[in-house]
Amino acid sequence: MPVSHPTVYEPLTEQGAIALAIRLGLFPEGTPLACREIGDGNLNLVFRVVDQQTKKGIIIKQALPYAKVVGESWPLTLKRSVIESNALRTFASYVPQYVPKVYYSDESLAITVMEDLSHLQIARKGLIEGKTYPLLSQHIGEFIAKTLFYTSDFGMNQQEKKQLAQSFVNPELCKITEDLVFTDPFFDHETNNFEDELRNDVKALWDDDKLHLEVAKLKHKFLTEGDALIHGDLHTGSIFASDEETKIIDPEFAFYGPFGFDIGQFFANLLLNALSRPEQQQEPLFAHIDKTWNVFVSVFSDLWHSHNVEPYAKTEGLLEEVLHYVFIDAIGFAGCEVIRRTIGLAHVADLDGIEDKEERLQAKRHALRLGRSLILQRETLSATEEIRSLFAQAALA
Ligand code: SR1
Ligand code: MG
Repeated sequence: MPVSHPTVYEPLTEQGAIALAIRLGLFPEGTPLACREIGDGNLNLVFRVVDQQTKKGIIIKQALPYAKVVGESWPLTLKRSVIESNALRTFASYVPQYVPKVYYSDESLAITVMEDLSHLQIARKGLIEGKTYPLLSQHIGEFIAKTLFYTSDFGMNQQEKKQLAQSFVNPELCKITEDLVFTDPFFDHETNNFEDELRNDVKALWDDDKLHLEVAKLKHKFLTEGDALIHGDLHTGSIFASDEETKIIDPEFAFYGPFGFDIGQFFANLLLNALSRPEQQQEPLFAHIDKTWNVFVSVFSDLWHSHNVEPYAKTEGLLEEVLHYVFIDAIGFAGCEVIRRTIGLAHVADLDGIEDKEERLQAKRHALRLGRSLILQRETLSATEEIRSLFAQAALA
């Protein structure tokens, strides 16, 4: 049966993905190809097209015009596909070792064709299985430091930065974060999703004026601070890993945002995994948080001294001031992420996968108390090592 070659948007089928791979010349003629839709995220279709003989493949990711996690009732811009491919290309210009290669992208079809990373595992899945990924924090710390520095007013021409920021204006995807991370979980909103047994704990958050004020400040930073090109959704499901390699995927939420946001989301998702583990297996997660921060500070500071374009860079105290607010913001953003992944629309398998109901509820209560402490106590912390004691205190009812 002849397969048509669409040039206007329509969702791909597995056969359509094979036809596209052939049309793009990504495989030699006559290659026996197989394809499977493997997307398990909240938003997109992901096709893996494989040469059945060599087992080498490519990934074709296609945005759907709605949020898959909710359905067609939640329309969503296809432009996120261009944001994603452009973000991957921008990140690749600074840290090619940490992102998949982009082979092709097409705005009208909302597709990005990229390197197949199936030899790696989604970090969230591996962490749930108890893996520790020894190089994860070294790599993520370096990825964040370099991408933030080089796309900021410290690391690039300040006029070009404004142009680049314009090309990453991403209002619809930012709105998802503004609502799902910073707003809905803190109010009685229909998108929230939690067990009935947690209602009293959740209601306490909804009635907590002190907490609301701090979350409002963090949300305001997310709304207004355009420090650098951030990934915008750097949870452990956006990371492929092995013991040797790390690749960051899915930057469809990328935009010019606050320095601390990606660090905070990454910390939060390590903490969500720690919450799902027995106490004696939690330390590697805390160690990853420490190392991510230490690597970030070291790489960002080296670049600051060697590649800074801002005349005030040598002014005593400026770097320390920037690092101080990145740290405090990251801890606060982490708190919001921990809370929203527990009671908001988009949960994480780390917590939802705890089979025993009582244990699961206990872990979720612990998460809510931890998220609240991270937000309220962020300005009292001076080092990531102190997160361990916040975590321990939050375990006590
Ligand atoms: C409707 S999208 C829900 C969540 O999935 C994405 O990965 C983001 O984290 C978003 O908040
Ligand atoms: Mg994603």
